Amino acid sequence: MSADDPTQEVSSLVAAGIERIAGSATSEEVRAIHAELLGKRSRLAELKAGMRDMDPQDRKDLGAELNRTRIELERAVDARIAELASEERRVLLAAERLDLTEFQGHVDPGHVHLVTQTWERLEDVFVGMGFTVATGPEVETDWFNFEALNLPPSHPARSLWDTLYLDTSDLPGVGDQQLLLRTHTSPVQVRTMLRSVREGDGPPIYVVCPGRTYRQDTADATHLPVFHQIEMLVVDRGITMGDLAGTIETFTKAYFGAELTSRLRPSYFPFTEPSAEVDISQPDGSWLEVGGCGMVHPNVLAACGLDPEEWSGFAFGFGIERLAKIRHGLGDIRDLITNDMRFLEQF
Ligand code: FA5
Repeated sequence: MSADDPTQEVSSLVAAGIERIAGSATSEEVRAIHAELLGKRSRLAELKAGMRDMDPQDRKDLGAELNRTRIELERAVDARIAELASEERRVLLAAERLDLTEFQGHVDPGHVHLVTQTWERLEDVFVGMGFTVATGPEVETDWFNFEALNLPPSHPARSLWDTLYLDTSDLPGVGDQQLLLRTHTSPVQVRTMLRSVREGDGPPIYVVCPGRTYRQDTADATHLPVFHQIEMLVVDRGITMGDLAGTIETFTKAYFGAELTSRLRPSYFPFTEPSAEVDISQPDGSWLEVGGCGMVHPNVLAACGLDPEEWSGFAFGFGIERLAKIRHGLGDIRDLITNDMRFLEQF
């Protein structure tokens, strides 16, 4: 490089500058090199100032070179700054990246609770047998839960159901009606018969009524204070106890399989006559009581506006948790409400 050849000095200075720019690590460093090369006190500024004393041709050559290299230098500065900015962004993004794929393959979408599965399976079986599904409220009046079911206020059999009554003293509009949490799904029988009369078409009635029920029962292996029942009601002409026993056995085979069977034991319910307890054989050969049943009592038919001389019927009410217990071999139905995932995940 020679001071005699300013044009060449410019190109060498600029080439060296471009090399430093390419090797710089930050945009501040790039700007500093740029200022150093083109600033007022830079060698290039000095050379430019010296142009005044040059002959026209040299001045023109140097001017052209200064122009060309200035543009080249500025391009190099812009390109390196853009490169560094994109690198800085890449580093920042990598640092802030959230790995949302972390749980892929481990997500447990959950599943329907065993009680709901049992409820739905029971509905499927009964609908398959030709029944429709009816529902009723969980808060009932004394009349629907007891009185219309042949249990007047002083009836001693009311003590069979340890009832949870609602305090309605500060509920305006309730009047002197006694409200309670239904102790069984049998009030849905009453509602269904009344509706059939009210809507004009009357029996035949073939319904099942699944739902939640409440009693002041202490929880143990076969009892919960909040549990579920599924009720069946048939009202038609000429219905007999044989139809009841046959329907229960057909259900037993359809729900549990051909190897299980049912038996009826004489019992007492105020709303059926005759009445029976239904037991189902367990895989170990023992029997578990799953519900009660019987021929609908004439007083119940009459309370619902049906003539007992014309219509007869049968009803049963099964405990859904007890059915799940047999079908899935549960040791203790309290496991259904303790939310232990190790238990629930098995079903
Ligand atoms: C009744 O509730 C009658 N309404 C059944 C009925 C309907 C009889 C229609 C005749 C005609 P019981 O109180 O026995 O009956 O209860 C029926 C079934 O509900 C029991 O066999 C049992 O399977 C279930 N059950 C009763 N109490 C509980 C409880 N605390 N926890 C879990 N299941 C229960």
